[in-house]
Amino acid sequence: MKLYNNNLSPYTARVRLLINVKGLNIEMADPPGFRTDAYRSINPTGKIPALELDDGTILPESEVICEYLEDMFPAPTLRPATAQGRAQARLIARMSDLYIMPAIRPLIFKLFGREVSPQAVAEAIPSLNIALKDLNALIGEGGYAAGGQLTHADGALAASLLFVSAILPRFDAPKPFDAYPKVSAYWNAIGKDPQIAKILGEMQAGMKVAFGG
Ligand SMILES: N[C@@H](CCC(=O)N[C@@H](CS)C(=O)NCC(=O)O)C(=O)O
Repeated sequence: MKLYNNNLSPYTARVRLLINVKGLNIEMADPPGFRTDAYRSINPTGKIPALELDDGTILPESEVICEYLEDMFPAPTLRPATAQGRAQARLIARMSDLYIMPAIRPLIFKLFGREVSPQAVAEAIPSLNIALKDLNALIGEGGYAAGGQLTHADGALAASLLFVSAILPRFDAPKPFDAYPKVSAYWNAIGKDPQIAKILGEMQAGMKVAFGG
C-alpha cells in the first residue's frame, strides 16, 4: 500500500500514528501537487492523505483511512476496549475534524498566502474558542483524550492542537489554551507519549520549512 503524505499535514500525521504503532509496511509518497489534475486523477478530492490499496483502490479522508487500517490490522489496536471508550475516542476525533481544524483553516490559508476573506480571518479565533471550550468539557483526563490510553483520537487532536499552538501566536493569541485547563493539561502531557512525540516532531520539521516553525 502507498500513502500520499506530507509530514506537515495534521491529517496525514494521524494516519502515520497508526502505521507506526501497528508497524505497517506502507510506502510514503508525495502527491503530484495539491489540487492538480495529476493528483485529482489519482485522488478525486485532491487532498492528502489518501491511501492506495494493493488493488489500486484509493481511500481518501484521514478518519476513513484510520478506521480501515484498524479493521485490516486490529493488533495492536488504537481503539479503546469498551464501546464507551470507543465512542469517546470518536467524539474527540470528530471535534478535532469538525470544529478545531475548520476554525483555524482561514488562519492557515492566510499564513500560506491563499485567498481568504478578512471576515473569515476575523471569525477564526472566536470560533476556535468555542471549539476549545467544548473540548475542555469533553476531553478525557490522565494525559489522553479517551479511555486513559493512546487512541486514534490522540493522533487527530494532538496534531490539530500543534497547529493551534504554532499558528495562534502569529495572530496575537500567544497562549491559546490558557483559558481551558483540561485542554492545557492534555497539551502538556500528550507530547510525552513517544508515538505522539514522533508525529509532532515530523510536523514541526515540516512547519519549519513551510513557515519558519
Ligand atoms: N477531511 C480531510 C482533510 C484533508 C485536508 O484538508 N488535507 C489538506 C492538507 S493538511 C490538503 O490536502 N489540502 C489541499 C487543499 O487545500 O486543496 C481528511 O481528514 O483527510
